[in-house]
This record gives sequence, C-alpha cells and structure tokens, in this order.
Amino acid sequence: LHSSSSAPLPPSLPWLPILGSLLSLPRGPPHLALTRLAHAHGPVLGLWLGSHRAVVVSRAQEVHEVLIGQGRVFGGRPPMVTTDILTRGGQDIAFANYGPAWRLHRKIVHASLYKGGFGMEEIEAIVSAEAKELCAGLFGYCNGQSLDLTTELTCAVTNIICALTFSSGYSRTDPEFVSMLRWNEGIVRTVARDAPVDIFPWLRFLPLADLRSLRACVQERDSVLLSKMKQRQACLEEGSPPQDVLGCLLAAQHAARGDLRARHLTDTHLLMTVGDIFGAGVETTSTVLRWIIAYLVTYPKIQAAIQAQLDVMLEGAFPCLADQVRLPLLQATIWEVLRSRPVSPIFIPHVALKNTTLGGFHIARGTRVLVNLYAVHHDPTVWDDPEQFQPGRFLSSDGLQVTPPRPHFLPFGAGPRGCLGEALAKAEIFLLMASLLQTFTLSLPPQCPAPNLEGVHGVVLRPPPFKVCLKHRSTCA
Ligand code: HEM
Ligand code: PLO
Repeated sequence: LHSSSSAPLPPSLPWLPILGSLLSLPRGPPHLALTRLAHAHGPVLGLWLGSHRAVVVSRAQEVHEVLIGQGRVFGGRPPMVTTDILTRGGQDIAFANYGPAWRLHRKIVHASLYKGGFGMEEIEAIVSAEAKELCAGLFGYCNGQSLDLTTELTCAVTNIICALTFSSGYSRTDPEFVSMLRWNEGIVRTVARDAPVDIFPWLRFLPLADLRSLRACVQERDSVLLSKMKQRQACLEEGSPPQDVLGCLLAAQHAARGDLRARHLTDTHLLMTVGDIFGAGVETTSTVLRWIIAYLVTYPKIQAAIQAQLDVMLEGAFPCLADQVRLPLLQATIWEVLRSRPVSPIFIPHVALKNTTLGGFHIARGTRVLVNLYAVHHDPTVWDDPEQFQPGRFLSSDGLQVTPPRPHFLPFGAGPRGCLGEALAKAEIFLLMASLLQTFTLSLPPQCPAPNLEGVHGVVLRPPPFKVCLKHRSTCA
C-alpha cells in the first residue's frame, strides 16, 4: 500500500486558472459527459471545478471505497452557493459537512422514522391509506381523457411526508399545497445542478435571476414549513405524544437544553432538517414513480405481465409490504428503473476530510469527490447490455425471485452518507405502484409519441413531462 504522499496523482484533465477544466468537459448532461471521460481516462479522474480540486469516481470498486471502506474519510460536503442559500450554510443533513450536528440530526430522524417514533407497520399503514386515496382520486379520469400524473403523485408523497413529519396532510386543492408545487419547481430548477455559480462562487455577486428566484422560493418554503412547525408544536404542548419527526426533534431540543448538544439543535437546524426530509422525501419518490410509469407505458407487455402476477398472487386483495416477495416482476421492474435512470446520477459531492489514497492514487484533503453512479449502473463490464431496459436481469432463472446484485447497484448510496429514506422510499414505491397497477392500466394517449427516456438533468434526473390515459381494470375486486 502506498502512503498517501508517495502515491501518484490520478490522471487529470487539463485546466486553466479560474476556469479550471471547464473547457475540457464534453458538452451535454454531466452524467453522460463524465461517463464518456471515464471511458477515455479511467475510473478515477482528476479535474478542476473552477478553483476547486475534484475527482470523478466511475467504477463500483472505487465507489465502494469512497462510500463504505473510507466512508468517514470521504464523508464531508463542500459549501456551494445554491445549497448554502437553501440550507443557511449547511445547517441540515444532506448538505451539512461531517460533524456533530449532522450526526445528531441523522440519528434523531432515523430513530423517529424507523424505531422510536414510527416503525415499518406504521409507515405501511400511512402509505396504504394514501395509496387508496390516490386510486380513488384517479377514478374520475378513466373516461378517455389524458393527464399528466405529476400533481396526483406529488400530492400522495407529500401527504405521506406530512404525516410522518407533522402528523397532518393536504387536500389536492389546498392553496398551500398548490404553492408548494410552485416553490419546489423553483428550487429544483436552480439548486445544485452544476450551475456555473456553484463552480465559480464569485458569480454570486452578480444579480443572477436564478439566484433571486431561488432566494424567493426558499423564503416561501421556510415560511410554510415554519407555520406547520408552529401548529404542530402547539399540539405537542397540549400533550399529544411526540411520535413524528418534528415531535422527536423538538423533544431532543428540549432534552438538550443547557447542555452542549443545544447548539446543534437550534430552531434553524430543526427547520433545515425538516426542509431536507420534505424536499428529499417528495422530489425523489415522485420522480421515481414518474420514471416507472414512463417505462411501463413504453413497454406495455411488462406492465401486463406485472398485472397478471398481481391478479394471481393477490386475488384482488389490497397490496401490503409482505406481498413484495410474491411480486418479483414488479420488484425487478422497480430495480431496473432505479438502475437505468438513477434519481441522483451524480451524488451530492463528497469531500475528502484528510489526505488519502483511492484506487492507488493520492487524494489531497479538501478534494471534492463526484460519485458517478450513472457510469457504475451502465458499466458494460458488470452489466449485460446496460443500455437495454430488462427487468429480467434482476430475476432468478425461473423468474420467481429477485436477485439484486448488490455491489454494482447503489441507487441510494451506502455508508455514513447513505440515504436516510431508503426503507421509506422502497415501501412507498412498492405500495403505490402495486395499487395503481392493480386498479388501472396506464397507456400512451392515441397518436402520442412515447416519452423521451433520456431524462432532464437537474438536482435530480427527471423524465420529461408526459401524459397517460387511465383505464379501470375490471379484474380488480
Ligand atoms: C441522501 C437517493 C428518497 C432522505 C441520498 C443520496 C442518494 C439518495 C443517492 C446521497 C448519497 C450520497 O451522497 O452518498 C434516494 C432515492 C430515493 C430517496 C433514489 C427515492 C427513491 C429519500 C427519502 C428521504 C430521503 C424518501 C426522506 C426521508 C435523504 C437524506 C439524505 C439522502 C436526508 C442525506 C444523507 C446525508 O447526507 O447524510 N438519497 N433518496 N431520501 N436522502 Fe435519499
Ligand atoms: C429538492 C427540492 C426541494 O424543494 C429541496 C430539496 C431538499 C433536499 C434535496 C432535494 C431538494 C433533492 C434531492 C436530494 C435532497 C437531499 C438528498 C437528495 C439532493 C433539492 C439526494 C437524491 O441526494
């Protein structure tokens, strides 16, 4: 093993002062551009993002080293102009640097979602209720008209997060919900999408329209979340138990009064953490649901096969989490969508917190690490025909079991910075898709071209807007 200082530097793109390696980056969406570079230069590639030293990691072995093997060493997050506006300088979880505040908030949220507050049974009950609502709301559209499902799906996942965070929810026409859709769009459009201002921090002094719009949206978000938090706090003071995420955060804040942890549990920290859970919980899950639907209307035979399995296995009963093992084709299709179009094709940047080596190369402290999950999920040396959409790759040869090939499949990341919502998201995606497909057949409207499956790059990789027709299935009880 090399000591870190004697190890060679990774191969690097040419760079210029101030611009960094900008001129050497191929055009196009970053995950595709960086994947092309990895084919030419190897799995660990140095480059400069403006004045920041960075390295792109594009192969499963080295990605595991970053996330798990040296998860703590690579567990930092960089300051970025847009995410600092969103999170008041990283006082949340996702964009917070490694440290005691980040660790404490992760622990509290994790415990409130899966252990102390809720458990998978409560999550299942909340999600199932929302799945029923979603299907009931969609009956009215089974008359041949076409619709974009985004609002309905977003409302369903928003209500699930609201129930888990504040013990409350929205109706689809609630003006607060409608305004949430608006500010969320504004944030998604501008935050952490490799905008020039995240590369060249000095641009923040220019009156950029995007930054202005981001600040306005964040302000609106903060005031809505703050009023929800106040409402919930009032109920808690009246004695309802602190079961939800906010209740657990407030209880921790209360318990920490006067001790050292109090400075990690300020009102701002609580608001920013709730903002993360809300933002991560809604945007990611609703995006995956839309991707699955985009693929199913493009591959109607796969949809029909999933429905046949649903009918045989459930005989019209409402789906529950225990049915996951009985519906391998739906599971495999969900995995294949998460492989083909990962929500986060390039993770939020990690930062090396000390000098180290990666794949035999020296990595200097402070280097930003871009994990190119898209390249890992499309690596031709570990996946057959990676560009083909083939749920069958996740099934045993008899088709009766799913076999997730763990090391090369990392849609939720892993290790100390891995996704906090993984178990929740999996439950939501399974239950919502199973109930939708049991109740309706989704298809492209007549004469409509299939949705473009390349994806629109932003803070998450989204499918383009598209419409579907719904048909009620008579086989359903
Ligand atoms: C982080 C994926 C749903 C909360 C992440 C990361 C990924 C990811 C790739 C970053 C890993 C890294 O930087 O190394 C996904 C996918 C989802 C999903 C694919 C849906 C299918 C959710 C949900 C929640 C959530 C529902 C809400 C509880 C978070 C948080 C982090 C995170 C708080 C930051 C963790 C940290 O930096 O310590 N997620 N996520 N995610 N996710 Fe998710
Ligand atoms: C989505 C838009 C919201 O308005 C704010 C928000 C908060 C947390 C972010 C999320 C956005 C996008 C997806 C992120 C999440 C934290 C972890 C998650 C980046 C910007 C992923 C996939 O890493």
